[in-house]
Amino acid sequence: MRRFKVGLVVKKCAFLLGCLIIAVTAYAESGDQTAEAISEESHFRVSYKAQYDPVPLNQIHPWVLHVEDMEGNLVEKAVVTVDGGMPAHNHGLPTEPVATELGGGDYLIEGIKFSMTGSWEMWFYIQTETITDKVKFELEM
Ligand SMILES: [Cu+2]
Repeated sequence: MRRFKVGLVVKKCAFLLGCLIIAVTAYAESGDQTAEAISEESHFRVSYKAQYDPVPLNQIHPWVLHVEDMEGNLVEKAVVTVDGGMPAHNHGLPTEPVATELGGGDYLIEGIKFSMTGSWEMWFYIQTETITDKVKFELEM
């Protein structure tokens, strides 16, 4: 009787562990679109995480920008401004995304929207007390 119960518990645990592994794997696979780049004058290593993968068309959504210097130190209290557009179409972004510092080198970028298919550029201008640099990300919608 006791052995039966232990066996049942083991089976239940194995089942739950299996479910957990499936859930974690699914979460990782459905994760956010990310990319990393070095700023134009090589001051910063910058990455972004968009809320969705792939980045959606015609839907306002946020990104989280992560900024480190080339030694891996978090860049905090920077002023981040956003620009971008479609060079081939000679137009800018359809919205005016705004950055808010989250801490830990992270900056929330709200109001990003890509309003048509094609090649887009996103520019982030990063200004600290001593350094101003910019970084470009290219996206194909
Ligand atoms: Cu366009």
